[in-house]
Amino acid sequence: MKNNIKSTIAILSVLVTFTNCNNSGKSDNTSGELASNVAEKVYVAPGEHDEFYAFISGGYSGNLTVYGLPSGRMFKEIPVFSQFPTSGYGYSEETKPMLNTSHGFIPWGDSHHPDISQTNGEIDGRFIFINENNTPRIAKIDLKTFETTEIIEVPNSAGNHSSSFVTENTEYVVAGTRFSVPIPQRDMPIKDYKGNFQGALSFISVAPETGHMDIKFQVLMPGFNYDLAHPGRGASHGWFFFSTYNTEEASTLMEVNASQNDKDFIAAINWKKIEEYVNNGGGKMMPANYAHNVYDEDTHSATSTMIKEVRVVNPSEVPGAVYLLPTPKSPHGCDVDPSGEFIVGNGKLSANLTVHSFTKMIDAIENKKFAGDAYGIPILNFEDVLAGVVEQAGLGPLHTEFDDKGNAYTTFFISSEVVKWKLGTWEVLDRQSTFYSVGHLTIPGGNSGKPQGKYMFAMNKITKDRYLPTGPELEHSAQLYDISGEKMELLLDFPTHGEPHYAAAMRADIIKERSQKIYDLEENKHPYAAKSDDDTRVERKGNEVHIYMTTIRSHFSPDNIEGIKVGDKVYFHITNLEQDFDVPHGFAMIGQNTSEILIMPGQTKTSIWEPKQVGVWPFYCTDFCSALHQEMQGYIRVSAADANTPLKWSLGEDIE
Ligand code: K7E
Ligand code: CUA
Repeated sequence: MKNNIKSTIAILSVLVTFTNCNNSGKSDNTSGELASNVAEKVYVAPGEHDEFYAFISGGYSGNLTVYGLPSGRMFKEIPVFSQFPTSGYGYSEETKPMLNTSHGFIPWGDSHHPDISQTNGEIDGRFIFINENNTPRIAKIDLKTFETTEIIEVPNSAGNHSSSFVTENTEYVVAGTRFSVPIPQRDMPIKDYKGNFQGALSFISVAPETGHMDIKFQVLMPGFNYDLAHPGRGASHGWFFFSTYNTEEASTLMEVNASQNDKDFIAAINWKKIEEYVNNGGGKMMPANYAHNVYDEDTHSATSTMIKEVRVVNPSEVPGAVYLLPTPKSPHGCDVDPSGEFIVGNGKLSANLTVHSFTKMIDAIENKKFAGDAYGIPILNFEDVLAGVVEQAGLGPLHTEFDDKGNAYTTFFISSEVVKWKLGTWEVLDRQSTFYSVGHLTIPGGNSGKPQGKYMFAMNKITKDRYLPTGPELEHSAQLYDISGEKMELLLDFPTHGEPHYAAAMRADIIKERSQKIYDLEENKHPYAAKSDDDTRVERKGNEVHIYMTTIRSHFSPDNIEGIKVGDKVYFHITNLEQDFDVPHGFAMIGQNTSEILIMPGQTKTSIWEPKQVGVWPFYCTDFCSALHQEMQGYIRVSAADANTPLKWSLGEDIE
């Protein structure tokens, strides 16, 4: 045991040293002559559109950023799990419920893996899902509006990392736990982890028409760490694959103790089988407490509902539903090729890449060739499920993507490169450096049966000398490669925001056609909407004051209000009467301890202000909306708490 620990530490320190020297060296193949040739390939002329959208996770920003490819231009940051003053998301009364959880209001998240909805194994561009690791949640963003419209908390989960990946027809968005925990949560000694903690893999159903999410069931697995996952497709549709580490079930000094076993597992879950079992009443409801937050586009408002139970399934109740495939130690990525036959497990501490065969897995199961079991779950023999090995491909493999020509592309963190290899022959075809220490990579159409193998981009962890220095912290860098030829060609560096982990990308046309331009004012069902200047008014209910306000270029109605008192809670319910594309108005009030809000055409949003001091206080429009934007302003007169100033408001005339 001691020796084992020593040798593991020795291996780890070699790897660390390697990382360091690789990152300090600068080598580059885009300088000089080559640069002018590749420039054309990423040039999108002014006014022209990019060919692909890329949705890049914002990591610890909690958000999702939208880029164009091949230009690498950033178009938008979509707020998901974090408050966002740029739009007022998480600050406005309408969106605050989106960030509600069983732990209360959480203004922040850590998002890793976006995945776009699919129909018949092809990306359909309706929704994009993304996970929150820290306080486990799954969000859905509507790609008509690029707004977060639903967030569901995942109970019994911790470090929601093997998430969020969708099945071939978006039947489910799947969320696996990274950390195993006591289920149900209870006060117990940490040293009793082994055999007592469990890992929940959650299957969240997505309603075909509306996209409404619901936790259909959770599979309660042994207390391993579930790192990444991907759905089966084609022949393997109906299965889901999860990489695991810490099959040792260690609970301390994990870098050593969770690296003891020569092999960890990829867990194969036959979700169709479990779904059938559940549809027939299988599994049991267990008490839970988790938030389900839904944004209603008619009322422009979110609601948060606490759900009190969840259906759990013990794998031993459903024989034939769960198997373990031995995989070289501590795998990270778990990637399935477009045909659904090959499952790639990237053992971080193994020199070789292991590829499992779905067909061989099914054969081994049918012939009942098992190597043993873990907590009653059958373990298959490594050799029986092995499709092939990519020998000595690089150091520190993390993630694999696929093109449409039978090639795979794997990132190697330690040797800082992307390696292209052939499915079936397992030969290495090409390798290109990344700058530096690459994590995930993305090919548009990835995680589907129809990837579009024109571009690939790598998302790097370390930036160093790639850009002008910006103090100790630099944004991470992504690198775009042309993969249409035999060899990969580096085209472009572009900065990303937060820490991008994974990204989803797809052809732009489908999303572009469906993109919404305004909200129809007639359809606005917000309870505090004012649909014309005639509806504007101010109402007092005790110390709550509700202002029904409108905006249109270039005024607020009303623009002057008197009779507000210190100690009041003032609600500005602002409806933007504009019905033109790209004409939001903003609103900000001096001394307000929330943020500004940005109101889209036809939309109503509410901003709260609690005046603390008497005086006459201004508000203004924050978004430069017209030539007379600077004139878009107003005043609130605040009187003492015991004053008799009557409540009055006006536009275009004096308050008498
Ligand atoms: Cu490799 Cu969270 Cu997908 Cu980061 S994870 S790289
Ligand atoms: Cu409205 Cu500026």
